[in-house]
Amino acid sequence: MKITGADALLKALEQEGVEVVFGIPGGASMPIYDPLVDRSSIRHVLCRHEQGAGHAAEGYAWVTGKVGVCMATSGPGATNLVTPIADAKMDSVPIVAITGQVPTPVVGNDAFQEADITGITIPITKHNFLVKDVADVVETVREAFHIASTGRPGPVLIDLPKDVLLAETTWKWPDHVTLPGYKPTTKGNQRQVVEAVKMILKAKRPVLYVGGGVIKADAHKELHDLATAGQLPVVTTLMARGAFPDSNELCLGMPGMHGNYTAVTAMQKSDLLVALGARFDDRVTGKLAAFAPHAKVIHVDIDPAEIGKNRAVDVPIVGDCRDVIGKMAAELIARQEEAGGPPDRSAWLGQLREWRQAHPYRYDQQPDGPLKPQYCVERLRAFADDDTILISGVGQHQMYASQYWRFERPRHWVNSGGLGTMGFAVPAAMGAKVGQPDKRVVAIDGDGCFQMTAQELATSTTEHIPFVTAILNNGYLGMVRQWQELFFDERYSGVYLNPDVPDYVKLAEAYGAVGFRVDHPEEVDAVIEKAYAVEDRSVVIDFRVDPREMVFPMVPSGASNDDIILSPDQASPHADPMEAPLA
Ligand SMILES: Cc1ncc(C[n+]2csc(CCOP(=O)(O)OP(=O)(O)O)c2C)c(N)n1
Repeated sequence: MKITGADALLKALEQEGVEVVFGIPGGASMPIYDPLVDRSSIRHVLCRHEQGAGHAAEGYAWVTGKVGVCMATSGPGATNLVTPIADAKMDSVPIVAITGQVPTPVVGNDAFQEADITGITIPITKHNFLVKDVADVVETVREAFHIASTGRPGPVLIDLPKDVLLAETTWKWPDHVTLPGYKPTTKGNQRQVVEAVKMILKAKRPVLYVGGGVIKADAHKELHDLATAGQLPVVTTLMARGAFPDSNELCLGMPGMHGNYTAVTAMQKSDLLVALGARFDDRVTGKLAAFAPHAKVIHVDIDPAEIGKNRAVDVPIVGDCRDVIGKMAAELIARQEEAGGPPDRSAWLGQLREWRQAHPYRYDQQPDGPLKPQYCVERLRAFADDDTILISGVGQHQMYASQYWRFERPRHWVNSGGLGTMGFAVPAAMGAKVGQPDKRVVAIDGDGCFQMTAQELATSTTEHIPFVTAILNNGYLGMVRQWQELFFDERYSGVYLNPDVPDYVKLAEAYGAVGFRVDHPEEVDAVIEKAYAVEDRSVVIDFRVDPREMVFPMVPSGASNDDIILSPDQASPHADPMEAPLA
């Protein structure tokens, strides 16, 4: 059977189980849109900006574990995808980006709307393809999905020149993928697992340092087995919130620059860090040379390049977290049974309990005082269930969300951790809602972030994809303002946005969404209840929060985690600003 390259592309996507593509068409990609009229089961969600399409694909991938797909035309359409592709690379999110390209005879000619998107995205994709022959379309799709979803997941781009999309080929689905040179190690070495377990049994102050890889590998059950059998305390990084339930006694919560005292200090004082799908990111380690100075390290990661990258490792284990953690739990349980139970960890666990009691997250919401952003997050959580999916943008609100939401389940928290992309929340929430239509999706956003991609509310209305956006509106680029207050002697520069511009309620209404505004603490609950009751449209809540509020605790960039600042009065304005790159 002869079909066009465009038909072959869509059929191949269907074979891969793709239900939805987020995109915007244009000259070079038009051939792909024709079969979408009546020859394809795939839903196309017409976004308002390609960046939105890319983040929507990410949100979909985060909450479903499947590959998200976004599509753009050549030139500016493709370059608008650069930010979400880079975001997906940093956070190991499996997406396939499909771009139209100018016809092959004019590639390299500076043709109208030509951009060398495979060249541009080499460093920010796991792999990319420029398909020059229509006979390669189907195999390329097969390979792209395989690469995006296996090993360490990540973004793959397929660039398709218009003449390739219009040319004819014979449909044939390849039985399997053959990619010499790409064979991720998924099974952990049992001897290394045994070494690791011996170390865990000997450790006096062990900590499981859990990163996003545990969620990507769907290894939360195995993690639960390992932690509970061994009585091992767990920290969940920003990328791993929900990998282990916050309600579990062993959960210490989030470490890092804005992590809580106990999680940060437990790692500092630990004698054994068991890093599981985590990458010793600078936001977690603080000053690397001073990080967890007494700890031996076991490092489990599917990506061998991560092991030893930042921190020397005593027991490296390359493999899929689900396989390796499962093996570790089984080995630990067997050895403990032989020994008649787990080692006595009461002193360490008691110490952690003391720290938690002494240093919880703190904020002060006076009944008649200014509205505190932390209070808004706590109340948004109080009216939500464990199945609610939370998305955030980047800045102070992201940190409040990760600190004050209670995360109980994996794949229910979506944010931009590695790249820190403002504008992530609204489109990612939209993609998450498409992936999990039966769950409530709430985006906590900053007023700065919101304004970068708010136009996707139009997509939400026209495509019937309802979600709630709670803007913690402080009228500032708050996180940058916080650094200027602390490290630049309160010399505010380029950070004031004005909380009244735009009028967020009117803006929401203009997009066909429902808008609410909250100025005082006593209004919070009623508005959240009203917002959560709306199911057929998106809702925007404009929470007018105290612009002077700051995120604490804080380990200033470049400082040791031992120097964690718990409250504003401890902050030294004389920290070296050169050590303080903006958030
Ligand atoms: C695309 C992009 N531009 C700039 C930054 C730098 N940056 C990090 S946080 C931040 C402020 C965010 O402001 P807002 O969305 O209002 O959130 P808030 O910090 O006030 O909660 C800025 C400008 C960024 N992370 N991403």
